[in-house]
Amino acid sequence: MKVFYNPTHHQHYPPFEVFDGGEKVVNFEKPERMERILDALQSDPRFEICAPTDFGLAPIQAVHDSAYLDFLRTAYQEWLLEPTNYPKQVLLPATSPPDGRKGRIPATLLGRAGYYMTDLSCGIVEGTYQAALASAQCALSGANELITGARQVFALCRPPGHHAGRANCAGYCYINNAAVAANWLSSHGKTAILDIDYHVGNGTQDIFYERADVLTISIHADPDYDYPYFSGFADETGAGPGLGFHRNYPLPLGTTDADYFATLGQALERIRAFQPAYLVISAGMDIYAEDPLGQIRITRAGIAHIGREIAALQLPTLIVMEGGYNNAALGLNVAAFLQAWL
Ligand code: SP5
Ligand code: ZN
Repeated sequence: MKVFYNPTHHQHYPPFEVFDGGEKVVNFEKPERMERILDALQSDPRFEICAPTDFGLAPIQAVHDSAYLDFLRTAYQEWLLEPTNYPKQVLLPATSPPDGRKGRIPATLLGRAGYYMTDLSCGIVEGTYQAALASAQCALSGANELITGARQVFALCRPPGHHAGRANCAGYCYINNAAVAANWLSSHGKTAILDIDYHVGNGTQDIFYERADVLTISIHADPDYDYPYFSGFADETGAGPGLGFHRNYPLPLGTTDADYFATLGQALERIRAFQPAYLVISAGMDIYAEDPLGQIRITRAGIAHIGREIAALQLPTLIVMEGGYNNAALGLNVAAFLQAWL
C-alpha cells in the first residue's frame, strides 16, 4: 500500500492553542504524530512510503475561496509587519464577526484573522501555508493513484483538513485535504466521503453541502457536547441539489465499540446505496478510548474492525489522515485501521 508523506509539515508547529476557558496549552496537534505513524508503518514492508507529486494550486482553488487562500499565504508575513509590540510567534485572532460572516471582509490583518480563523486551535506560523499545501498534495497524490487504478492508498496528511471550510481554518485544519482529493476524484466518478474522526467533519460538510455528486457522511461526537458545536447534527442533510447527500451520525459521549459498529453499519448502507466510484475516508484516530481530546471509547480492536467493515465495500479507497492525539498509541492505531486493505 502506497503512503504519501511529505516532511514539510515540520515547518508547521504553532507554539500553543487556547482551549475553552482560555486555557493556553501546547498544541496537541504535534509534528511528533507523524513520526509515530511512520515508525509503525516502516516496520511493515507492505507499506511503501512515497513522496507526493505537486499538482499545483488549481485543485485546491477548486474547493477553497481564493481570498482565503491568499490570507493563508500572506498572513504570517503581514503579522511580522504589524507595527505593534504584540508577541509575534503565532498569529491568532481575538475577535470574531458577530454576523456569521455576512458582512464585509475586513481590510486589516487582525480583522481578517478574526474573519477567516474560526477558533483558537489553528494558529498560523511562518511554515503553515507551505505545510498545508504539502499536506493537500499528499491527498491529491493519493487520488491520482486511484484514478490510475490503485485500489487503496493512504495519504499521511499533516496538518489535518476536515474542519477547514471553503473560506475558514479551524481545529488544526487549514486546507481540507480530503475535500480537495474528493472534488478531484468527482470529475472521474461519483465520490463518497466517510469521516470517522471523533469530531464532525464540518469543513467537508460546508464544502459539499449543496452537491449531489459527492456524498458526505460523518460519524462523530454529538456537537451538543463537544467541538465544533455549531454543526454536525442529524437534521443537517444537505441543501438545494445536495439535499439528501449529506448525513451526520452524532454519537453520545462514552460510546463503545458495539454501539459504534451499529451506527457505522447505517453509514455504510448509505454508501452502498449511493454506488460511488471512489471512497475517501477522513481517518481520525481520536475515537480511540485513550485519546486526550476524545470522549468516546473505541478500542484498538474496534478500530481494526471499523477498517474491515469499510474495506468490505470493496471500493477504490483513499484514506486521509485527520486527528488522533494519543501519540504513544497513534502509530499502532493507524496500522490496525489499515490492516484490512493490505
Ligand atoms: C482534526 C481534529 O481532530 N481537530 C480537533 C480540534 C479540537 N479542538 C478543540 C479542542 C477542545 C479540547 N477540549 C478539552 C478536553 C480536554 N480534556
Ligand atoms: Zn478530531
